[in-house]
Amino acid sequence: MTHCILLGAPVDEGQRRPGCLMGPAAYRVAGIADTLAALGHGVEDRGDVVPAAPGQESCDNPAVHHLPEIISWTNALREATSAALTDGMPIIMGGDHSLALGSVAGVAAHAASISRPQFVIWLDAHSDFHSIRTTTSGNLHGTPMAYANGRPGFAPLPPFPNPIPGGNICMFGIRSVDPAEHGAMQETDIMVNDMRVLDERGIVAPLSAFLDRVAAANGMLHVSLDVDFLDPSIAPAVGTTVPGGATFREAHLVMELLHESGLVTSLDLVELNPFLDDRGRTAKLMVDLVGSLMGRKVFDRPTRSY
Ligand code: B3U
Ligand code: MN
Ligand code: MN
Repeated sequence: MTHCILLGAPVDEGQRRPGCLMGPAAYRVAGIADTLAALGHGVEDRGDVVPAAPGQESCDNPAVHHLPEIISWTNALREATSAALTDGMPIIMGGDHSLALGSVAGVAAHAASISRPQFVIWLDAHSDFHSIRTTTSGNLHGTPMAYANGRPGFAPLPPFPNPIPGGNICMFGIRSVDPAEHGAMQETDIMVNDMRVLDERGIVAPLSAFLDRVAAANGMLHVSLDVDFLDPSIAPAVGTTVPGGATFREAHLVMELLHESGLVTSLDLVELNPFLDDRGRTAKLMVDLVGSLMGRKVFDRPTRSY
């Protein structure tokens, strides 16, 4: 059984639609701790991470907003996440996706400290592959994947510790990529499973191929789950809905396969905006998906005998 460490990350400044700061409270209200405990896991809620007061940093892209706040969050979340990894499995409850600037830096630093390779699966409608220089929206939630891959253009953020090679990154479910992101991604060997791939090949083959790679390398696996990975019809509580997302059944299957792999070592839950929710249904669905990721099954088979 796993010792799960809940970290609240009420980050709202990485985008422009207020409400993600209520995410950690919504996950707690939706019963995330009880869900994990009912599956037999240990649960420790370390409360919400508190960033230092923001500084005065600036950059030469005038579109970028709230850079000092995001730098403070990044530093605080990097430290909190790597510290939690020495004790168990961090579950970072966001907060918008800019929190992953810090959480993924924390997992990468931890993996390097124990000489294991870090892998990331990015479950998202978006590739989040802008740099601070290339973002046109100025929303820093569109940048963490490029930061983690060690792309240039991130000053004055601290350099990413031990950048994650493209071959260790799998994007899953993407269906919205800006031209600058597309250009930058062409220079990498990131495994890009966009919706075209999933429509054609399904969930199991592409996901298994990536998980085999993680297992062969004895890697640590960070899962970053953006609410907009899911179809808006089942998960309305997100500021940037994109049609054509994962269905209820596809999303649970992804979580079940991740669980069965036994490889997941940390998790982000991002972009939930409870202000946009419909009687808590998105928060509850996200908690149910965490349940599947952590071992809930409909029918317990001794082996995968179907
Ligand atoms: N690529 C766009 C849109 C976007 C990225 N992430 C989200 N939206 N959630 C941007 O603003 O960078
Ligand atoms: Mn995202
Ligand atoms: Mn997204």
